[in-house]
Amino acid sequence: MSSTQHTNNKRDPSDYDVLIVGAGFSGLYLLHRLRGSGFRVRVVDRASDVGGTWYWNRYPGARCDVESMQYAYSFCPELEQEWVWTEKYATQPEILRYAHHVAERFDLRRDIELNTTITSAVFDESKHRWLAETSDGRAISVGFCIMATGCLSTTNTPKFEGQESFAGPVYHTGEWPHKAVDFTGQKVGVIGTGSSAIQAIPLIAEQAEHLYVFQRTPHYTVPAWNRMLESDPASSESGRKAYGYDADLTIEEIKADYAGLRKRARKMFNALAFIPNRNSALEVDAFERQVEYEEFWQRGGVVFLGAYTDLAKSLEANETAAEFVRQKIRQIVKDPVVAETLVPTYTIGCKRLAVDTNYYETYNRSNVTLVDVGQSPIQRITQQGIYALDQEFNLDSLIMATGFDAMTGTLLKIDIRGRDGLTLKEKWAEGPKGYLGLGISGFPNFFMITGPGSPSVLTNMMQSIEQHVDWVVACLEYLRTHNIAAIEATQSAEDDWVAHNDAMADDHMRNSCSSWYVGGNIEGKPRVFMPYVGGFPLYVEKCDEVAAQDYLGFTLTP
Ligand code: N01
Repeated sequence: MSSTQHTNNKRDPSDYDVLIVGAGFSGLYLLHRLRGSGFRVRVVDRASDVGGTWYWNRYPGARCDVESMQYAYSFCPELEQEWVWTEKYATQPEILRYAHHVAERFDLRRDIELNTTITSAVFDESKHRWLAETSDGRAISVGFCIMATGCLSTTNTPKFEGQESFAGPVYHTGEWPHKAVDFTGQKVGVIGTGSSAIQAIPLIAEQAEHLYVFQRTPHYTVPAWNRMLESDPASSESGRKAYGYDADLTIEEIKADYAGLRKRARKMFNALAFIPNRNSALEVDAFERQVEYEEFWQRGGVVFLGAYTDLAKSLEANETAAEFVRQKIRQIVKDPVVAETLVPTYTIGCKRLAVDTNYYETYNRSNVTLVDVGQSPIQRITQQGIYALDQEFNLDSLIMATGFDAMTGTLLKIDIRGRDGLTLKEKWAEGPKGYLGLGISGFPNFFMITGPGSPSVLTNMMQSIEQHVDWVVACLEYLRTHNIAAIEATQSAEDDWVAHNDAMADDHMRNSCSSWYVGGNIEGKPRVFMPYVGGFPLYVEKCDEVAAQDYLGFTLTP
């Protein structure tokens, strides 16, 4: 498998060591690392450019909810130093530019095939190889198949009666057109109030003549307090402050010790450097709690859930934080009926906490109507608009902000067949099962980057991606050195990991409502808490232990 071997072997051009499916941040870094280790790698992506989720999610207001200085690769100190983020929370176009910069800086494009969808991947046990097929009928033979397909890459569009009859354009936030969409003078409907809608609604409201928001479940969101960053040392101190989760560090201060920031992040449950409060919410009185929540609110961002240690574990503690946000909604939204409709009643953080700019404030606008379809669902879609609550809402454009078939959707769309013809669909009929979210028993030489059973979406994805890629690359190097032809998770290691995963999620606040974390948004999807909720440090420790013990829990076939 070394590069020297390749030059000596006359291989079919479609014959590679590794196939990587997906050219988002996982696929790009994986390609860079594997190529650097002398593997022959092919990356394919169905999109017409690199960037993964940031290629597709171009809706107005799309930006990352992790501070840009942290939502960036850490593997290359020069890259860390040279790249300049212009906003505290980067916009989608800026993150996409960063992905392009990485692709070009590391000369990745020559091994990436775009506009290419993998339709099937079948393991040939006699040769220990995968044979993948593309939608245009080509075959790619590889020793290892690595799915860098992302956690939120297959959109969910619910089926509404009459959907086809709508006369205007229908957009999905997760598959937004590449040219700007102008809603000026239009009546626009948005279905959904998750993170995507929460980012898009304030901007669309500024443009549209009237915006109707169809809300099934209200969502908690905290302010981003986004701001422009000025990297010029001559500009004001506050303008250069890029990192507000603990100390307000300037860009220069972060860049002077970027490794320190990363190190602090890797010690955190969510792989995000911030200073959590180390107290229980129930140890202090209501006044002190109020002060603390206010401080976290002013800090902004997803770290709000770090205001107390027990918000994820104790319903009573969680309720205090939830009530604080409910009061904020009631203060911000002037119409008390609208405010009450926006107030969530479930645990805070159960659905992913959103981060916004002017979301609740937008409902004070006279051109925004909140339509509560929580108790009585949208009845149908008509030629003119949406029929709900026994009335028709006339619309020029309709936006589905209805999310994704998360974590498993993309993998299950591909016809993946492991040993003895076992399909992934059969294997995952009761929900995803795997070892560490990296490997699956019955599917040798097959890896997932940030797969179900790993912390992934509960962490800063960049850190989790790098940790998985580093682990997989070290594993493939080990197999090459030890002349191992196949690696496969054992059934018992997988069973133990799944049981551990389930036990961790059992009484966890994140598992206490219906969300995409548990597949609750997709009809018929088995309810399983998919990401690993035990935290990043514990997870990394386990992965490192497995590697240090010669891939304990995997069967290695010479
Ligand atoms: O999707 P969602 P999203 N009738 O599933 C509603 C990440 N992300 O695209 O809650 C009416 O959260 C549904 O209602 P309900 C982030 O991890 C990150 O917004 O199921 N409504 C819900 O309101 C996020 O969590 C960023 O009752 C229907 C909405 O559609 C994840 O992506 C930015 C319906 C879907 O919300 C997904 O967010 C954006 C129906 N039949 C997203 N079906 C960053 O900042 C569904 N809904 C990095």
